Amino acid sequence: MKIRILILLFSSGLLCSLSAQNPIVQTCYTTDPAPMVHNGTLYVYTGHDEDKADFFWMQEWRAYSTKDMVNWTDHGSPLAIESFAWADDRAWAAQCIERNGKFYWYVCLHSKLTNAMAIGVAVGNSPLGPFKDAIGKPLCDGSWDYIDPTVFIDDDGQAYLYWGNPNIYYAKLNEDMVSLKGEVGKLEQTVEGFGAPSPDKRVKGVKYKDTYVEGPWLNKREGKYYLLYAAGGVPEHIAYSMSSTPLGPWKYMGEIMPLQDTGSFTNHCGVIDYKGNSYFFYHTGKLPGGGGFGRSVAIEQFRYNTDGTFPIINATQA
Ligand code: FUB
Repeated sequence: MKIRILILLFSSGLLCSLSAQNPIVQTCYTTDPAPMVHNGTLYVYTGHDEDKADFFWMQEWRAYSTKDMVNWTDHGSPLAIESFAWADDRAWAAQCIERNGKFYWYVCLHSKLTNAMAIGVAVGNSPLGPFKDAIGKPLCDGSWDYIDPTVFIDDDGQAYLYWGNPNIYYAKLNEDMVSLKGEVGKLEQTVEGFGAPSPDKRVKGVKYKDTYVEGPWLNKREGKYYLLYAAGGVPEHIAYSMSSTPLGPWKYMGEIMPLQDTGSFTNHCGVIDYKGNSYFFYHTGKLPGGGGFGRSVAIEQFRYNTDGTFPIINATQA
């Protein structure tokens, strides 16, 4: 998809514009895209890779918006590590969602409390905040594989969180969106469900069709539930599973974005329908000076197959 962007640098007080194709933001490195539509505007929430980084030393999240998928507005960084007193590092993948006029931004961070990763949630009164830590503590804490939360509200009002690397965790959220309803569960990964068993059950030397790694994206369309994720190992591609319920059992469906030379050994997706079209968000390392720790958000427009499955979507910037 060719995208021309007009970036308005309101946040920095500057007003300037530029034209470009994928990646959609060319003024800094952006990662782990999470799209959201509200009141006719499409927002994308991203992470932010530092310049010349040698790891995911990420300090803040950023937000961008568009009304036409061509012209983008840069809203700067409405949320950063400092918003969470209990955290000190690794502002990794995140997703924002609206409920009852409030906006809940689920994030993962390094926790000072446990010296491990934790899931937190910020709340704001608009899609662009201001945001603050909703509960002053993590929603769940204490495991290195507590990363990459995805949030979804079903038609019956029940909200779900999925997260994890390389295990897949899930929990229901209470209506307040800032507390868990019941215990955290761990999905049993099976060959039928995910192309490979759970990490602790994988047999050394056995070649599996696929392996879940990280970056889940939970979604529903026409009564079918989709769990998309980064798969395969290093480097990652994007695969997915489908179900008729939000908690499975899941059926492994295959690849969506196959391995290509995108310059990034991670990939991380989000999918959304907007103004009658479907869009697949991901990241590459193709912005000049970029790479595995200097990633950039890109978008491909696509059409679901008639049976609701995904087509293969190739990165135009590979
Ligand atoms: O951006 C930091 C980490 O890299 C994310 O949490 C993962 O999904 C991978 O994209």
